[in-house]
Amino acid sequence: MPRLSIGPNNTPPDAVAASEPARCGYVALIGEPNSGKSTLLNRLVGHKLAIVTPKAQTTRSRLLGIAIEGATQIIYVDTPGIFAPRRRLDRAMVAAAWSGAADADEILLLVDASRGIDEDTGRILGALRERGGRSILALNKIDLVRRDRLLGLADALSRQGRFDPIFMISGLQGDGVEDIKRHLAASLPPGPWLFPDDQLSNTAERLIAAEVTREQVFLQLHDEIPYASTVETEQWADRPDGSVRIEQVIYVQRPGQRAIVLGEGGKRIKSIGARARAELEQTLDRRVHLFLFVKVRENWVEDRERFEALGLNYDT
Ligand SMILES: Nc1nc2c(ncn2[C@@H]2O[C@H](COP(=O)(O)OP(=O)(O)OP(=O)(O)O)[C@@H](O)[C@H]2O)c(=O)[nH]1
Ligand SMILES: [Mg+2]
Repeated sequence: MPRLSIGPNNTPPDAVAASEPARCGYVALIGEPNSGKSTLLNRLVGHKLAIVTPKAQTTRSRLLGIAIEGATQIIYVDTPGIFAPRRRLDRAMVAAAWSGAADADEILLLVDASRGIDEDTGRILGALRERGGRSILALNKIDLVRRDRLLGLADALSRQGRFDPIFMISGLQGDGVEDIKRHLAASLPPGPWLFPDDQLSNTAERLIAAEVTREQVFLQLHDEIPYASTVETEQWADRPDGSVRIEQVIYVQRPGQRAIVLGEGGKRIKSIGARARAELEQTLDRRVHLFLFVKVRENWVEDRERFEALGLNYDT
């Protein structure tokens, strides 16, 4: 896969530059938890960068996905779902989402068309009205909804905010996604590209690697465990044969949770490690030796260090 990190080559290719002015801008994908932001980011960029699970509150911090469309560099920002926060971690996640929106040239609000305007989306609509200005709306998951219901929902949403344009898409199946790209390519502000043309993200590989394991924790464990856990990369050693040795810690809050993550005879942790390793080899495009440890840390949700590892602001 193309590199994730920053390099020197940040001008459009000459052929493109000659015919059209370069454009560049940030587009924040916001919406309630589970509305499909990370799925859409991956599709817009054409690579799996963000983790995706059927569970709400999967994404915990912002993630850039950088794409080129003609002479335009589009910097998509995946954000955590916006909901009514309770814990410090929730507050930091929601704050990260809103600050992603505040810093962006365009806000793209995703609404899960199969859920309609529920409490969380209602609150986001209120906050956008207060903020003022226009945003882009994408009614997502249209594969799950009848067309007449979609039109009704689009109408109800446009009465509750200033949306222009409105897209109807399926991030999962791809419908409507090209229309979003085309619109952004033509409408982001003129200006030089901010990243090299082969760069996909600016997120550290250590964090992306931890996310891959966290995705498996979310997919393979249920009830409170995903929300009571976090994953950190502690060691990263490049080996002379081109492979990488990665050590990660899965933090949980109670000994009982540790026992569940390990599973009978270590079966669960083995399965988490096997899936995560396979995904990591794809993402990093090299052989990976992955070592997972499970630590009990009752109050990790109040540890500044844990927040910083996730790229979150502790003081929110
Ligand atoms: N049917 C259908 N499912 C979708 C679509 N887009 C996303 N999903 C599913 O919705 C679930 C949540 O997707 P995510 O992309 O993780 O949603 P998110 O908005 O990033 O969620 P958080 O990170 O928790 O805020 C996953 O099971 C996806 O497969 C879609 O267009 N159609
Ligand atoms: Mg997400």
